Amino acid sequence: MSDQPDQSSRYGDLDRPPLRAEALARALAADGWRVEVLPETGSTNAVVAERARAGEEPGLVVVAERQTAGRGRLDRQWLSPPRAGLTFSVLLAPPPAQLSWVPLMGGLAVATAVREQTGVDAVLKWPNDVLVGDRKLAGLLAEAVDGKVVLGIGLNVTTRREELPVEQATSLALEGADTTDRDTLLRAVLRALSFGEAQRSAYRQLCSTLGRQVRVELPGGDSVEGTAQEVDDQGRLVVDGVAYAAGDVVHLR
Ligand code: BT5
Repeated sequence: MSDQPDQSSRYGDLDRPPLRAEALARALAADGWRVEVLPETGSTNAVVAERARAGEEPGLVVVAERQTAGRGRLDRQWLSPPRAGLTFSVLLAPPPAQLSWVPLMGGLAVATAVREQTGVDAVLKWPNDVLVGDRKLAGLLAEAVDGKVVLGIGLNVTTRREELPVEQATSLALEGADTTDRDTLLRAVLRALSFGEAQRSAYRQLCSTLGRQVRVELPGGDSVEGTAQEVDDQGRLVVDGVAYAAGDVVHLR
């Protein structure tokens, strides 16, 4: 046994303090959110979906300090070390006409909160990635459950380069953010989350996909290339006159 304290884990704790669960829950209750912080879970989207199926009302927010089976879209994974980021899911019940906008509005809320709180110039890649330049800062996953929507958000906060799973990724700390306080960020994201014409127009303003040459990789495996012209009233991306409701976009130039 060594007498020396373990400097690496000490550093980690200072760098990555736990969320202040009670203070968060109290502060956010005023806005109608019911916040629960779990030390560890598989996927917060799975937890909230399960609760939704059991009759939970909209407004539930489940945050995990550590996710062991974080999910992306399709069969992809979301990987983040404990307390290095925010990984959470919210249960929403938007009007049916707004359903297709949910993931886009989630991205907008993250980008808005990041810009306000940290000074980092976050932008959006259609449909729902939050980027700094061309590096991914946050990912969103919306899943419909019994007429409600589970919106999952993963945001890299203090993640170090070598901890990021892919080259084209970044964190607030790596981008020189003014703050990496996760309590502040979580509150700001939830405050910024809303649905309306002003938000749809803000989305289009911050969407760096528009005007670009893109490749859209479609769910079936096909792909198309062209100019991303607009995000239409249903939140679809219009490329050379054709609207796409889902797909992975690659910014070509
Ligand atoms: C997403 O999927 O970006 C949606 C991620 C949603 C994660 C949240 S965390 C809370 C909630 N609970 C869950 O289980 N999920 C949600 P997609 O667009 O498919 O992108 C996934 C891809 O992003 C992966 O295949 C990697 O290439 C990359 N990736 C994984 N972890 C990343 C990270 N920490 N930072 C940047 N990129 C990452």
